Amino acid sequence: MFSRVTRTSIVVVGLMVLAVAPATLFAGATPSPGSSPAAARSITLYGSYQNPAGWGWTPSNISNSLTLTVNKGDVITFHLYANDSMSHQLLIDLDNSHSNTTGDSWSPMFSNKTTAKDWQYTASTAGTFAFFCNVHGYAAQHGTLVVQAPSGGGGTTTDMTTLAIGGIVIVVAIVAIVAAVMLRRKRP
Ligand SMILES: [Cu+2]
Repeated sequence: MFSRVTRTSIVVVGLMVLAVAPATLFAGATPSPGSSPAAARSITLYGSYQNPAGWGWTPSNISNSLTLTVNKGDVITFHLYANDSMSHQLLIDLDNSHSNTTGDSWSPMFSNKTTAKDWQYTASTAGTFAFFCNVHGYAAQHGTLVVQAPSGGGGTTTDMTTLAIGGIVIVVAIVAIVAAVMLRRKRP
């Protein structure tokens, strides 16, 4: 049905689209400026080693089951108090290893019950992470930090990558169908 020239141009266009698709994927991996504005967030935390042990927003809700929820990109200023006047250090356990390992972030030491030690942390990775006291360890003092990824229409890195991969899958499928049709027509 197609002339030889038409077939050749279909193949050429198909190959060109395939060559351009990975570039689109790469472009999609670059966050577009201003797509997810970082919010400034203030979180007060009281650390305590025992009676009670753990972390709390106030001296009266200290436990080892506190969950903090923020959004990806939020710049958090932690206001850190030591409810028992002992030295503590807040560690965000980005690999959930429950120990201080490469890539984790931690605050300066703090030991004052009435004057906060401020520490800024940018929640740049979405996910659920443990946090714990770097002085007294995970078992003694821990909690959970949930960093939520933006939901839908945010033009985030993940969304763009997913779209690009979807586009490539569709292009490959179209090229495969065209090729199959052409191969079938070649044989009498
Ligand atoms: Cu501690």
